Amino acid sequence: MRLHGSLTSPYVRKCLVLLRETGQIDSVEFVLTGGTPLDSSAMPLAQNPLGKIPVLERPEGPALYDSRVITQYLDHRAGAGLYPEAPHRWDVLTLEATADGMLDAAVTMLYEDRIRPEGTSLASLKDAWWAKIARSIDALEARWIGHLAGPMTMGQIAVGCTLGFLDFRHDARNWRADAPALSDWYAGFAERPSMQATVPPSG
Ligand SMILES: N[C@@H](CCC(=O)N[C@@H](CS)C(=O)NCC(=O)O)C(=O)O
Repeated sequence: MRLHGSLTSPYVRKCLVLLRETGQIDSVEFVLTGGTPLDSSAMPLAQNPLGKIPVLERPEGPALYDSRVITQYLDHRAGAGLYPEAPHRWDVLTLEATADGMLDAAVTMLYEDRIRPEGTSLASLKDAWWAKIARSIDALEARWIGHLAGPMTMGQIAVGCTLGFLDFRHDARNWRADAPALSDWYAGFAERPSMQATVPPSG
């Protein structure tokens, strides 16, 4: 298999953490690439017309994309049970959707800063994106700590990668301020070898 991605993409990190947690990391060749909505020239466009990473090429069929499709495929391949059977499955999928939605907002904020010409970035829009993240942090703190503290699921991996990205790109927003239980959980989760091995390089 070939996984197209960058080492700073949190969506790619979800796949890499899952590959490590399920003992499949040596089954995948990593193809380093990257881009932005303004420059898709190095993206695996033949495999994913959306021009986004991650993309997984697999031997038995067309390439897979969107991280949530790739992680379900890899979990199924390993029989790892990170997506358990219903009804617990619905919790895991909702938790992963929450984490991915936070990432969508966090990545959009980054593009606002990096792609828009100097002085044209809308502060109110960035605050509106951050409000989605802040509400989700509150929800994780209020409703999801029990799930996070339980057996490993893809929901935990997704939340771990998202909080890691907030530290990496939006540290100044201080997501920990009103989330002591989530902070404690993440401090432990971030020590896992799979997380340590995938810490994004600065830049
Ligand atoms: N929903 C997608 C999001 C993937 C995504 O937005 N990846 C970013 C990198 S962090 C990307 O490829 N951006 C380039 C673009 O949007 O054109 C997933 O979960 O895989």
